[in-house]
Amino acid sequence: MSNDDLTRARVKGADVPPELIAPLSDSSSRLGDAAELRRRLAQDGYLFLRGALDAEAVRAARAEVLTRLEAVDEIEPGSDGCFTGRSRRDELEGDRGRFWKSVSDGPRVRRITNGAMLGQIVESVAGEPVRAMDYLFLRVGVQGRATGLHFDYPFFTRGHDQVWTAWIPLGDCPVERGPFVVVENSHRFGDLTGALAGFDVVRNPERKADLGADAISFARARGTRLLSANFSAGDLCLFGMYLGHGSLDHHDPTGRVRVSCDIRWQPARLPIDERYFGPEPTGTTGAGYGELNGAKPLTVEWHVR
Ligand SMILES: O=C(O)CCC(=O)C(=O)O
Repeated sequence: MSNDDLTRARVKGADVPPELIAPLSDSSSRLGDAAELRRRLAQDGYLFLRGALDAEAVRAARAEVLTRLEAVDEIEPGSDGCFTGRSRRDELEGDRGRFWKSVSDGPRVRRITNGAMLGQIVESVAGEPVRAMDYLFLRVGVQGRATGLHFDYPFFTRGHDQVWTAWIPLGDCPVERGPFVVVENSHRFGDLTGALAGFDVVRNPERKADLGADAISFARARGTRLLSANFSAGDLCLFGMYLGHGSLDHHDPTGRVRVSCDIRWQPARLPIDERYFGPEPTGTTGAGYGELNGAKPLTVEWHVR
């Protein structure tokens, strides 16, 4: 099966029609050419960089997460990520937020999300020194799980909008395991991006970050396509606050969970949003790591954000 075979892509239980899905454009051959990476980021709204990170280090991060989940009986030991259908997380760990913070702060995970490998790439794209947020969105997805379409703007731009999200699959993430999906050219949908100014999910509770429509209907209505990939360990997507994105459905019959993380970086000289920095970041709403989907035992029905 070719790497570009996206025929298994599904959204809300429906196969994505072939004319509505295409591969993310890979810019990894231009790593090292900062001007070209910047040009592509501006043009496409994202950078997809296959193999930009050390695949072995990424697999070590995956193993670190899975070991913690094996210890709470959610992952079958030695199965490389098969969900048991059970959980002893609450019984053994008590505080969900504390537990998820401790998993998110694993040294192998942080080597990927906050380390020099990624830092150098973001710095070359930014053209100036950068720093990463400390608050990490670590996601472990079971079958049936998906993230609805949204922009990152309402979550991370309280101080300024010079923020980049790095989405990183921790291990291979084929299309049926529900990876990251982009709405092609959505950074140019001026009616939507223009309306983001000043939108803050916490300060504007009457507004929803989720774009509402399912990704297939949304792409069709906008005359565009969804872009995704069969991701491998070492791949990286980088994008700004004005790109519509979410995830495909996880419908992998092997029972293997999708492990991924997303972390934000910004120019070091710009003010920080205190919610996401420091040893005890409070997160978007103030509930710390307890507010993340990842903090919920895998047996719990998940809700998309
Ligand atoms: O991984 C996902 O399901 C969605 C990722 C996302 O929304 C993000 O990286 O901002």
